[in-house]
Amino acid sequence: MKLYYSATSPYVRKVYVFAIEAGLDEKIENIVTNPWLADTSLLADNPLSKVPTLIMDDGAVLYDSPVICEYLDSLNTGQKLIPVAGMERWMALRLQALGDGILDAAVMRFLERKRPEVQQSSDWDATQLSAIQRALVYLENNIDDWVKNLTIGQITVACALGYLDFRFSSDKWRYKQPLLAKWYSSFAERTSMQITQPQSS
Ligand SMILES: N[C@@H](CCC(=O)N[C@@H](CS)C(=O)NCC(=O)O)C(=O)O
Repeated sequence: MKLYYSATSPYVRKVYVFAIEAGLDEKIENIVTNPWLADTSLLADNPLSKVPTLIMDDGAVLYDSPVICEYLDSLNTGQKLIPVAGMERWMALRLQALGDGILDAAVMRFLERKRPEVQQSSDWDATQLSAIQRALVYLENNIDDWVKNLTIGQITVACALGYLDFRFSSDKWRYKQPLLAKWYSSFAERTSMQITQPQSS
């Protein structure tokens, strides 16, 4: 398999953490890519020009991290990271959606800050920040419901917290979310998290 890869993309990190936890990372070859430059081969494989994009061994292409993770879990012969059925499955997928939502809002904030200063909207930034803060409060207040098993949901939340630290370290989310901070500091020690730490380009 080949993966269009960027070292700073939290969605790529999510796929890699998932692949490592599923024991599949060595089957993936990276195609280092800058998706913002409309790389022609990425565009040919994904009209949205986004990473992660996975090329399967037979040449078929998958995109969007939830879809890629579903595919990887179908190859995973160990403990499934996406529960196959029942409430466990829906809760794991919902947790993934919450983590992805934090990421989407944080990435939008990051991109907004790259626009010329006169075009930046503080209202837009505040809206995204509020969504992130509400999601963090939810995670803190409901931690007992989601910390039990390693799933796609936990992996996504961990990558989202890692991204907040990477791009918005001054926000100091740990002060208001001590239980979440404790969980994350332990989760971040996993090999999968250690070897996928984002690097500034
Ligand atoms: N929902 C997608 C989001 C992927 C995404 O937004 N990737 C960013 C990099 S962090 C990207 O490739 N952006 C390029 C663009 O939007 O043109 C996923 O989960 O894979």
